[in-house]
Amino acid sequence: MVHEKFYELKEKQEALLSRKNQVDESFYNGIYNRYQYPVLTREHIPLTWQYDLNKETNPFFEERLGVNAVMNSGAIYLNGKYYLVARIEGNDRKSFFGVAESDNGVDGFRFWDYPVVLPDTCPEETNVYDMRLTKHEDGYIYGVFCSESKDTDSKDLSAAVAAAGIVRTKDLKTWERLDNLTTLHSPQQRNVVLHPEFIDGKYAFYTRPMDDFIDTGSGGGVGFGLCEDITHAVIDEEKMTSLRKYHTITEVKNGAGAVPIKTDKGWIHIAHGVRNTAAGLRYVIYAFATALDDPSKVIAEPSGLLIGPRKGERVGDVSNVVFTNGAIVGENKEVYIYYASSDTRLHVAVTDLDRLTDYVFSTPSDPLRSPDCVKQRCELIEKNLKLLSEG
Ligand code: M1P
Repeated sequence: MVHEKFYELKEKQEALLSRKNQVDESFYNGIYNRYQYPVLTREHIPLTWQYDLNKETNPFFEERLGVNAVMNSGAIYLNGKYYLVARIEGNDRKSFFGVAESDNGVDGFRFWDYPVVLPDTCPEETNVYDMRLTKHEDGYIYGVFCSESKDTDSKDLSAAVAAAGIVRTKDLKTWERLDNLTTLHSPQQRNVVLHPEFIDGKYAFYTRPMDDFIDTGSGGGVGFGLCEDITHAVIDEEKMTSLRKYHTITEVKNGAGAVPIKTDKGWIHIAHGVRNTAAGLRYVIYAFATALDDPSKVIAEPSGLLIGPRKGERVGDVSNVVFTNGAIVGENKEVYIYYASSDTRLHVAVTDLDRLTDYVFSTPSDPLRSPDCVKQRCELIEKNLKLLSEG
């Protein structure tokens, strides 16, 4: 017999799932709109994933397999629907993936009946997270994610190794696991993104060379490498694209986020940058563009952050973090940027291709020194005051 509490909770959840999301009118920057409510939270997880509904085996209707957070999500638009492959973190700290779909990209996201079941081909793999979904010109949808294992060579119990796991699918239901990416010159990898087009007839990856699990060490920023065979992907040489720079938002590390978006002027990348503070690491989202004829070559890098944690977004399991690994370009060129806040919940910021392109190519770049920043701002003020005085 089904416990009566299930029906009570289901009704509450139904109200949440069918709640309309509105633009947050209290925020304006002309670049994108924020929305009032997160698009996915732990409250969106089906009750059947968490409770034993049977009154005989669960008389107190206790949560049996709780979910702690829903966050960093890959995103894709297929057959008129918006799909997220969300990172779901159980109370046991292990992450896994679940597909949620919506008709409009800003609300009504509902998880499918079961989480994603990936082929279990890596016995050493302890945790998986942060899948990027690439609709590749070879006809497959690829999912590239972080595959984390214990570092058995270290005496430190917490030491881990991060690698890029690769799966592919045609329907988000059946997944084929390929070999993890091997980068011959980087011991660890996280935040790896597959480029949607062949480059010189090869598969192209944005990488993030790292010496260590948390510290990128000598890794200088977002890398770029080519490989012949996606089923046994090996990258020999990693060129650098968007660099870490002293006293900027990318000083400590950065990483590719959403799959690059193709525009007439270049590939637009939406990535994350990390700096250190007395309160710990601060993660923000930034954008840059690379050349159409060389997607490793940065041709525009607007100054500073595109999205920073604001209001309630600042607080969560890992506070002061916004992070993206998925964006969708809709049929009318709207751009949905899915970003998680503080490793706890998932939001959407909505813009369109013209606005985003204007932001990336018309925002001045970071002059890197306070005197030059003041000069840059004074030039803007002077132009504005002149315009205003002309009436
Ligand atoms: O906790 C913040 C983020 O930390 C990692 O990002 P990075 O590899 O750049 O440090 C990721 O584990 C990400 O999942 C997480 O949101």
